Amino acid sequence: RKPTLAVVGATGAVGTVMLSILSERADVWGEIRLVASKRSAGKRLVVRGEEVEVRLLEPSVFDGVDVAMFDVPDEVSAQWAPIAVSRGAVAVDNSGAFRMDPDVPLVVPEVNGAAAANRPKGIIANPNCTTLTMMDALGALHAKWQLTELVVASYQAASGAGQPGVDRLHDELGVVGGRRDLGVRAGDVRAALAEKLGDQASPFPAPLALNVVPWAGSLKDGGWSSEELKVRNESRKILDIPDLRVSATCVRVPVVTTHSLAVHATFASPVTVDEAHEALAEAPNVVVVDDPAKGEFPTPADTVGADPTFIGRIRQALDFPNTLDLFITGDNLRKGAALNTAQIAELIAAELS
Ligand code: 2RA
Repeated sequence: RKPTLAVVGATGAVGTVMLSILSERADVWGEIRLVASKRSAGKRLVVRGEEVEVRLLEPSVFDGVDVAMFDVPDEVSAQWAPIAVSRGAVAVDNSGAFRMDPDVPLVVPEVNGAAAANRPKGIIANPNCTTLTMMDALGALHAKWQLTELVVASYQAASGAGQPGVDRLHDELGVVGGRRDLGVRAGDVRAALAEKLGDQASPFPAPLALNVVPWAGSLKDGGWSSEELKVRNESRKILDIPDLRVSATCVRVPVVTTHSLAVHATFASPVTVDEAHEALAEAPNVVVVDDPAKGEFPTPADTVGADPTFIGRIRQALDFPNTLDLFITGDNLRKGAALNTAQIAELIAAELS
């Protein structure tokens, strides 16, 4: 029998991409059960070309399920992933609830896929999209030259904040589009948005249209954002470098989908640009686009909808030994979320068959 899969959070931004990914990939699943909260239960969604009714999230929905994927807020995962496990499923969770739990592996299949087999709680965590976007490339470089330090600046898309983030960006673009009088005086964009959108809530703490916002996530000690600490802690865990020195600044940019990262990576041994090109060309799920003389480098608008992560602008740092600077883009809803979750679930399906 082919294993049964449950997709919890099937109607969200990541869940919607998940359904199309499940429809495109080699079909390892028997039944695919779609699950959501009361608000969305009863809707009919298409997966693998067939309409499936969304079932209510309740304990019995996990009976007979082999793998349960969760794309829901932290507190929902924290409550329901253990219930899925108690009903016999392996839970693959894309929230932050379990990522740093020492008894929960944090898995990127191309980098540390073997870690998925050791899951004392029956739960496997999927990394945050910002960390995930650079893991395939850094994993390949680390395997050869041993990463010791990482300085990262992110350029994160609106869809990282879910469908409300996408809706807000479009609403703001609707206000500023064609307005040549905006972006010329401090506060003019903010005032125009307030006038047209009123007190309509935004998931962003400042205008995103015609702007960049140096904030993603919640406030943590020392002025760090949760997103920046995730980059540090999750990179250490996935690459298995507990003392990796990491510093990150996370910034939201007016892009719908696809996160970008400027990465300054230092290694234990010397590495040339040619050697890095060669290692990245061989790495799974990585595409090198790096010919600035021809104007070729990765951009989010050219990346969105694709499965691999794209690497360009690879340079040897002029004033830092053993250090490369590079630019990475990856679709935050695909490899950054749904695709990696699907790949982990497929590892479990392969164990079961
Ligand atoms: C964001 N990384 O971009 C988050 C989503 N998990 O906001």
